Amino acid sequence: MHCGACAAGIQMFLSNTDGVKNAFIDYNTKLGEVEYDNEKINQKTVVKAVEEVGYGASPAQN
Ligand SMILES: [Cu+2]
Repeated sequence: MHCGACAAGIQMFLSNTDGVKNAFIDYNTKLGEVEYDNEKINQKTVVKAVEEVGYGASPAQN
């Protein structure tokens, strides 16, 4: 991610991804929160979707 616009773009993309209920990406902290439907997609799918638009992503440990 290079700037806030990238974060907004990823957020927008994820929001439009099937199974995603809510997405919030914060450029300053480089962290994102994605709320998704467990029956449709999983964490791997979300990471893959972000990688498909050209960004790196890794699951955060809670
Ligand atoms: Cu950018």
